[in-house]
Amino acid sequence: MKKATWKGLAVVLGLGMVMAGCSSAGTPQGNEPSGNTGSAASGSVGAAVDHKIIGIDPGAGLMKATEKVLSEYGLKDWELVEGSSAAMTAALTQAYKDKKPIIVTGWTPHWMFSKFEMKYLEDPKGIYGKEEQIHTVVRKGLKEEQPSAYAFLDKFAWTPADMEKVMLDIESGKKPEEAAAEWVKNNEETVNKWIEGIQPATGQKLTLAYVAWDSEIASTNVVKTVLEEKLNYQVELSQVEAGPMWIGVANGDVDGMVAAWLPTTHADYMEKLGKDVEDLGPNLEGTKLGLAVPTYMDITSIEDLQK
Ligand code: PBE
Repeated sequence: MKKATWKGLAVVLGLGMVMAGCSSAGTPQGNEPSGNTGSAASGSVGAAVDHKIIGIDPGAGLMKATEKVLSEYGLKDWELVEGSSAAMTAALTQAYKDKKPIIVTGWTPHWMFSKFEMKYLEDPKGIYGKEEQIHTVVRKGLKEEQPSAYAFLDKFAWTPADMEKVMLDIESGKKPEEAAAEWVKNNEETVNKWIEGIQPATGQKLTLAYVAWDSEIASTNVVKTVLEEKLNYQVELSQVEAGPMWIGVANGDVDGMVAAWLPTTHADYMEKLGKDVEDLGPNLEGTKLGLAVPTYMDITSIEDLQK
């Protein structure tokens, strides 16, 4: 079992340590009637959410993009709150229940858009980039050393709807491995196409890295299930931050990952480490990133946050 302490590595490489608190401590006006849902018309959205955007883990490309949004749109009083996927969705769930205003860093595929009525704020400056894909990236040498795993990982591709099904099941309380096993059972035809003609292994070990983003918890568990149940591998999942995930594949400590958002979101990781990994191409098309709010909030654009 490979376990490394990754601390510092990302710093050494100059990757992804986004400092929160680019806020110059926005002074909430404190004069909003309670129950205010953030209306652009009243110019009060900043005060209504205390000038906070609820973010996720600092290594996520989404956080770097959001820092850029704050500077490009001149949102000086705003703070991007660092945390995790789980903390962000917990805050969203609570706010939604109370019909309180909240702004989160969101992405698609994500269960938040099926479970809640949410909208993306328009991004007229296009900072979050265009539609991109999620790629599968493996270590160099995997092709020669684990040809069956390589062949399957190369074939693995599914749709946003597939991924959302697994994500929603996990959100509704199923364990990730249960939700994944169920999806694999119910999608035999798709799975058979992935593994067609591939010779099962003989119990070899594989390690896949992932970050605890809801989307990647879903995909990584499905891939693990197929490798174990259909191709006779023993798979260990290594949950790390985004920088270490990339570095782990690049230095060969892990065999691969299915969590590379390209060409934009993980552009800096790809730029620094791309030559040391093998990019097997997209496993999912049709993603989106942005600031997301419940539809009961009366704003439509990131520009509305300037008011
Ligand atoms: N995400 C989900 C990741 C990629 C997967 C959008 C939060 C990121 O921002 O790096």
